[in-house]
Amino acid sequence: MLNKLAASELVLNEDGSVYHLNLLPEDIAEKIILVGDPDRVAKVSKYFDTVEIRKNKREFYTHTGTLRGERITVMSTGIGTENIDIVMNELDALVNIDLKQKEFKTEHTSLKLFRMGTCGSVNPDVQVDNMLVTQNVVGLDGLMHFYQDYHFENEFSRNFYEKFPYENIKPMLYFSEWSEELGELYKDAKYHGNTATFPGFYAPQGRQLRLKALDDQFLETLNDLGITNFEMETSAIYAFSKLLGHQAITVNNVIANRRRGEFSSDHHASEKNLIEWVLERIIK
Ligand code: R1P
Ligand code: URA
Repeated sequence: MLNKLAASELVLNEDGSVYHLNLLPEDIAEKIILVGDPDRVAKVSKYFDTVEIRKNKREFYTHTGTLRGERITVMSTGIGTENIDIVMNELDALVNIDLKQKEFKTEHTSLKLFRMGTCGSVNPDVQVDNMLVTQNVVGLDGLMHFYQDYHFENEFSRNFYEKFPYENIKPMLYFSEWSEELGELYKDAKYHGNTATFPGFYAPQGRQLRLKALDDQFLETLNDLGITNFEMETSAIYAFSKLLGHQAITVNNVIANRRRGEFSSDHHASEKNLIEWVLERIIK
């Protein structure tokens, strides 16, 4: 009994499904597309040959079906790494914890996670309405510092950490990188780059409406440190995948070029293009 997870830790709904995602183990495939926007789920699953599961709770919408004979899931995460904390822990619980016995399984299942999102570019040369694959990521959201064993460094992270000038934010930084194996599937993407994930869309990404951001040179500084683009989920998706033994890759549609002040003239068309491009590559 002592080895079992308490009801307060592994929280389940009345039907035995995980608390926020509202899913049972049989509701998901091992290949999962993660999108931020709940409306994007049906835009993806309309390409499936069959859709057998449609479930939702809060911002978490899930469709599971088959495409060209392969089982596949598409799920919305909503916005932000605090949601990714929930998504990654509950997805992992669905495959690596026996929910009935509330015990860890002895056999590990590794998921393949494909984030398909939108982002803003801080590199002035990156054109909007194109796809950008995240190779390295820096999290400025601080989430992984709540997990005891998380540490990752490579050449990109060492250089970034050493030169990052904002001392008050520095303790929050953490790093990760793509799954190289999944990266092979996306090698013909227009751009590959280094992504910064932020805990907000406005000042954290250097946007100023009525409130001032930290520094007028924020975008230029990050670009000088090697950052290509900004969004709000990839740091945690990549970091949890390393910790929990899953594989992850992000490709984002660049909808804003922040340095040029440009926004996509038809992001619905480039979103459709992205969906078709990803499905073509992840299901052979
Ligand atoms: C902000 O508008 C949202 O868009 C991006 C950001 O990461 C954030 O979630 O991703 P999605 O297009 O997947 O929602
Ligand atoms: N998503 C973001 O988080 N930032 C942008 O600029 C565009 C999409």
